[in-house]
Amino acid sequence: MSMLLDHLLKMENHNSIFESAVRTLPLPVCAAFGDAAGPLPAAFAPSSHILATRDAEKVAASFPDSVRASGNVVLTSTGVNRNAPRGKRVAVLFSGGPAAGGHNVVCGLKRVLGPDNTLLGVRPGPKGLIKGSLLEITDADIERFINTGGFDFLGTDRTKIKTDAQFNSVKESCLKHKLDAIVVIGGDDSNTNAAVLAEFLFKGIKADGSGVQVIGVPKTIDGDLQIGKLLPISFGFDTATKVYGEMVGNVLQDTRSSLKYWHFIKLMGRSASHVALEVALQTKPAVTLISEEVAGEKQSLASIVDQIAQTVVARASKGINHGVVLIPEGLIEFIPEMKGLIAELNDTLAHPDAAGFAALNSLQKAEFVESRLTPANARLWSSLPVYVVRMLLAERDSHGNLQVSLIPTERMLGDMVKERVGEIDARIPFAAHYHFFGYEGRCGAPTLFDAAYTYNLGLTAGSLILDGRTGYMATVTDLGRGGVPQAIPLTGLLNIERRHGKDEFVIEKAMVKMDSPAMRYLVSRRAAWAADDLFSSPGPRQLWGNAARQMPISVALNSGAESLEFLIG
Ligand code: FBP
Repeated sequence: MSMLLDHLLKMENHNSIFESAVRTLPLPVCAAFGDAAGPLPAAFAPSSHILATRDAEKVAASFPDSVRASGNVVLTSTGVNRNAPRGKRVAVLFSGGPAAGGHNVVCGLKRVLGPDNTLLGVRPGPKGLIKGSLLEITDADIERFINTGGFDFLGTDRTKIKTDAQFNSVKESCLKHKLDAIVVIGGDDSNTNAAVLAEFLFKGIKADGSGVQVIGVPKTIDGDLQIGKLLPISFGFDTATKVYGEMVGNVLQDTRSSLKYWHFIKLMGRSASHVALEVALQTKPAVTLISEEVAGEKQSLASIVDQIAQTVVARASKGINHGVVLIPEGLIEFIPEMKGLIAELNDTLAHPDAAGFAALNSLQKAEFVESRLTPANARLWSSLPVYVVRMLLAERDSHGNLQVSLIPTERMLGDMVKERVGEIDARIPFAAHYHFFGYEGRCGAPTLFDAAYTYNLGLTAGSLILDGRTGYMATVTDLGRGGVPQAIPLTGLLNIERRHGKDEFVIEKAMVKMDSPAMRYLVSRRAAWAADDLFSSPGPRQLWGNAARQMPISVALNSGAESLEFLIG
């Protein structure tokens, strides 16, 4: 066999030249862990920061052990923990959608737990915990998965642990595998679940009456798990937005090269528009829709369409017949009239009359719904393209959410803009392409920011376990100044929200705020970006060299940073 063929065979199964090189990328560690060569666990002490939500009293009544233990006080690292216990058995799981850097959380955990403790991986996600499906994680696994993207080492799922039977199964899994702690890597819903689990497992689980610790780690590409300076961003956001930024930048280059297309690009981010905002700041397209602004200004579908059409017309008057429109994935639920329709639709589908609904064909389903809607909603329903109706009728996820990633909002808007432009001036050329950049951004190799951040989040989570803590979310603050491991009491984040007809404890999603520095910057520049081609192309993400050390622009703006450069370690 030739050397080349031999090399090609060796590159199979995650051994591309890139994947092999990236495994050797050195990762900095915060000073609290000693040094990168042999990171040591950090110790924690209460800070002066106490969290209080509007439902704090009700939370204290429902989570008595957790609240009594933490007092909802944020913990901060105090340096290396020289008295860390040995012999702990810790399980780690991914929950919800994948996000780049998850493997490095596991690697950080393994490193900080060291050879004196055991790390087990749960396969896959909460479902694996209920089933008791765990495997021991070895040093060889860490060498293989470090700095690689995705959650494929363990897999993930979206099961919400909610029934008594599920909680009891989790307890059995803890006993079967002699667990002392569980680390849940997830978003707002998963960390809410971690808070509930922490209370349930607080005491009386093991034969000696002790409990099982639970620590959360903040993950989601959506960027909607943010808690001011305590949690400037969840992991995965930087990688996803840099992947999308590169793709949108390339499309923008194409528009000014081929001079004839408008591109309607929907960007992932289930509810909040942080991803769209960040990608807009990176690339400066002609139009960026921000769902929170649409809701705040109570914009109708027709007014959104008209706003885009007017930009198309204004650019055409200067001979610019191309451009890019960025659309946040969750937009449809933020347009007030659509929100009203979706709410009524959800009630209709949950109604007992709907029992035989699943057996109907698509047309019958649409007619069934239309016959039960109020007249205004029925009118809106019948005006929607069939491909939107079909997706609005699709199954909800296990948290009861509409699967917005399946709704082709980009096509719907493009079709409607085409019609509106024709009404304004039929001579204007308008040709559109449609894209959804979503899954492409979740699992790529982490950026240097996400790789370093997640490794340190893993070190923090493991340190909290060795420090005997439970019911906290690991965080690393001061990302422009070396990084400080801290712990946020999960009960200090909980509020009550009415979801699917009943009150539930939730960690509220952090939405884009209209008065945030990042949003204000977009508002100050967008008219200029609409009028002329001022776009820039951020290019492929870098892991080595000067361009590698950038944090997200929105995070830098919102945290008052002086530059885009992050500094961990
Ligand atoms: P998480 O909040 O669980 O990280 O998931 C985010 C997300 O990637 C959304 O942006 C998207 O709407 C959704 O997951 C898609 O979910 P699925 O993987 O179930 O299709």
